[in-house]
Amino acid sequence: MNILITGFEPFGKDEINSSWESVKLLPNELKGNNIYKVLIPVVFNVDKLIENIKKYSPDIIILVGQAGGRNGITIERVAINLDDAIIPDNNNYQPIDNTIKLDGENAYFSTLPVKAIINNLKDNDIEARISYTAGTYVCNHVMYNTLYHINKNNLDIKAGFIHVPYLPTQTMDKPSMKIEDIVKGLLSIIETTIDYRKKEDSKIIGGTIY
Ligand code: PCA
Repeated sequence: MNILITGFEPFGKDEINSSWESVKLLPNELKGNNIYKVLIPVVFNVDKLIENIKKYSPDIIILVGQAGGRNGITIERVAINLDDAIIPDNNNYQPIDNTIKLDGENAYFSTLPVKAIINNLKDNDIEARISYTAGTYVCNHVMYNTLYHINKNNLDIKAGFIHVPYLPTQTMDKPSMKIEDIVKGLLSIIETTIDYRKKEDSKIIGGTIY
């Protein structure tokens, strides 16, 4: 199988982005499957990502972004049809209350096996939970556009988004995670997704009340 995994450039006041710092350390192969790692810009434009989807014809797409301030790895379950940027992107563009795709659904769900992923991360002692919002900035935009592209073109690709915390070097007072643990977590997520490529997700408790 071909697996496309992306990380982001730094944005805002940050000098590095924990997503790319960890994605770039992943191997090029796992259990006979190819892993293609691609760095994408923090802009409200997915041209580079779509080009790479066409180039690698992936069976699985795992998009990774930094969620500075969150603790643990969060598996995003849903992307919404809304751009509402709190800061300008790296091209100095700041959409407010924009619909992403006029002919798109209000939302798309991740097609990664989110429950099985959480289960396996916990077995590996990696702090993780499901998240029901990827925000309204570039990460949500990228997740939404990826799922829209797959849906509109009827592609047989499992795809979703993972937010990772800051690295310890990025913050004095916010939660963070060691890079070894983020990399271990991403490997577990890739393995679980490979195992579930043709299977339904595990039906296990993992929802949230608030
Ligand atoms: N995090 C931002 C954009 C890029 C990144 O790594 C976000 O969560 O939208």
